[in-house]
Amino acid sequence: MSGLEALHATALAMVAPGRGILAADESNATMTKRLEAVGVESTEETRRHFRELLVSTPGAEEHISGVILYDETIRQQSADGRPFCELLSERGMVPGIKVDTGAKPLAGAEGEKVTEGLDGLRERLEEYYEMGARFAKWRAVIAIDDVLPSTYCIDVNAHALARYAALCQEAGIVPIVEPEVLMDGTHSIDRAEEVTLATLRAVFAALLDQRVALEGMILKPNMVLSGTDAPQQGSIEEVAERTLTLFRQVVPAAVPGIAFLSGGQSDELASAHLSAMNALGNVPWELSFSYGRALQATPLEAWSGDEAKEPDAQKAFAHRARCNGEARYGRYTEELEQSLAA
Ligand code: 5MM
Repeated sequence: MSGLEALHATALAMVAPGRGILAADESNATMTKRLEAVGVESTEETRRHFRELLVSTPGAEEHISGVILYDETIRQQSADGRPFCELLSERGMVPGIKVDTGAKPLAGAEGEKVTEGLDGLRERLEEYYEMGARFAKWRAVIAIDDVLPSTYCIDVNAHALARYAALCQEAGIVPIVEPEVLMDGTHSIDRAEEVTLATLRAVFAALLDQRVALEGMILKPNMVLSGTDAPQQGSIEEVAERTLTLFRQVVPAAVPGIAFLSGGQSDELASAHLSAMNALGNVPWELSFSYGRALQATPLEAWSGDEAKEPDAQKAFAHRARCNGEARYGRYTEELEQSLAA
C-alpha cells in the first residue's frame, strides 16, 4: 500500500458509516474547568480515570470510530496497565492526537487568535506515530463580531493548518483540519455563512498550495449557525440546508469526510443537525461527527467523581454515541433521544 493509500484508508475508517469521533483532547486547562464544574478536583489521575471510563464503555466502538487524545493521555495507561493507543486499537477505534499547542493572541489583531504548535512538530509526529497515533488534530479559532474576523487572521490560521496537515501526511498521519468559526456572539446565520465561506476558501487554497493530499485528510468544521445570543435562531432544516449548500460550493469532493464539531450546541441539537444533514444527503463526502462537549457533558455530569455512578456515566456516553451514530443515517428521533430514560 502506498503512503497515500494508507492515509486514505485511515481517513475512511475515521468516517465509517454509523460511527464518528470522540474528541477527548481537552488541554489540562480546559479539562480542569470541565472537572471542577462537576465538583471533581483535576489531577493527572482524575483526568486519566474519566477518559478511561469513556473509552472502556461497553459497545462504544459500535458508534465511535476514533478518539482524539491529549499529549498527557497518550502517555498514560489504563488501570490494568495498557497504553491508551493499545486500548483503542484493540477495540477497532483509531487513536488520534491533538498536536496544536493552543490558540494564542494574534499580534496586531485585537480579539483574534492564531493557533501555535509548528515548532518541532515533525519530531513530535514521529513520536506519536511510534506510540500508535494514526491521525492528528489542529484547531484554528475564528471569532465573529461586527468587524471580525480580519482577512489577516483567516489567512495566518489557514496557512498554519496547511503546514500542519502537510507535516502529518509526511509522517503517515491523517490530519483533521479544524477551522472553527465560533458560535459565541449575536451574529446572524447570514453572517456565520459569510465568515464560514471565507474561512473554508482560504483553508482549501492553503491546503492545495502546500500540496496536501485531500484524499488523506478529514475536515472538522462548524455548522452554519446563528450566534448563541442572536435574537433569531435558524430551524434545524435551515441549518442543515445552509450548511450543505455552502459546503458543496467550497469543499472538494476528494475530501473523504466532514466530521463536524459541536461547538457548544446542546447534545440534542448537535444530533438533530447532523441527522438532518444526512437525511438531505446528496453530497460527495461522509457527514460525520467529532464531538467533544456534545458527547462528554452528560456522562461527566452523571459521573461527578462518584465511583458508584460509573455505570450511569457509561450508559449516558453509550446513549450519546448511539444517537449520533443513528444521526449518521438521518435516523435520530425524539423517541431515540428519550429511550435511555425508558
Ligand atoms: C475537546 O475539546 C477540544 C478543546 O481543546 P482545548 O482545550 O485545547 O481548547 C476542542 O478542540 C474540540 O476538539 C473541538 O472544538 C470540538 O469540540 P466541541 O466541544 O466543539 O464538539
